[in-house]
Amino acid sequence: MTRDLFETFFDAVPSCLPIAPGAVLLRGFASAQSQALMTCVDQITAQAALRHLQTPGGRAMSVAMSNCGRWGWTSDAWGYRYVQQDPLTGKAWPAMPAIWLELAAQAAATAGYPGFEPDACLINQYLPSAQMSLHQDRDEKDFAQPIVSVSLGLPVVFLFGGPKRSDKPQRLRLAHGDVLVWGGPARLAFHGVMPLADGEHAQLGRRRINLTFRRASAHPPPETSPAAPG
Ligand code: MD3
Ligand code: FE
Repeated sequence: MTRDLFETFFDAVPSCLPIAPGAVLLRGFASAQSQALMTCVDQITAQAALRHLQTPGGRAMSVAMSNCGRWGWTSDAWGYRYVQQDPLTGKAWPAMPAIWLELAAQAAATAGYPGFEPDACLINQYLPSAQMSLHQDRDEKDFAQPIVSVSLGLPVVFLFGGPKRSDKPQRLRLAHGDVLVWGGPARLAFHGVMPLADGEHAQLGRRRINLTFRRASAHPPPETSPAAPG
């Protein structure tokens, strides 16, 4: 009984938990903004539809994806990469909403990574049974920049391992509003997501949305070469 009360109280207080060297979990950091965040998800995915990308091996991913920002992550028979145009439409990805940029920068700063300026946000939609197998995020140009991830909707069991695929992963439950920041020694950690259990979320229904903010291009950007003399 006392424990229930304690947990009710504790769950309501935003907390900053170190979960591995360089990695910080900010429980509920995005909860208060979840309606505004989802309004933006709807606007972005109306322009750049959620789609099941093909792996380079030719299998459809169970997670449906889209992007906003200058760069968007994509995958096809030729590999994984960032592109400036949505391959479905040929148009630039929708702009990154200002409230998303602010949230990502504030979360990164809270975790000890000031000055985060993401230029890519991958939107992942999980329906029941969708999953993501263990992988590293290494298609970005500067591993000194952290990654910020925001979880919305149904809870999921997240797996995080070490720098080697064979490192035994730890399990972490991620719920609506939780924000994770991965930098320093955690930046290249293997990670994945267990199959989503069915359920009903009051705001999002039968799904989970994850926003992953990255700096895809070099940071600071390379100097433009000076004009040749003469
Ligand atoms: C640890 N997404 O899109 S977010 C991905 O829940 C991805 O949709 C998962 O992994 C999801 O690439 C996990 C948490 C996360 C994101 C990036 C990381 C953890 C990370 C990068 C390095 C280490
Ligand atoms: Fe990842």
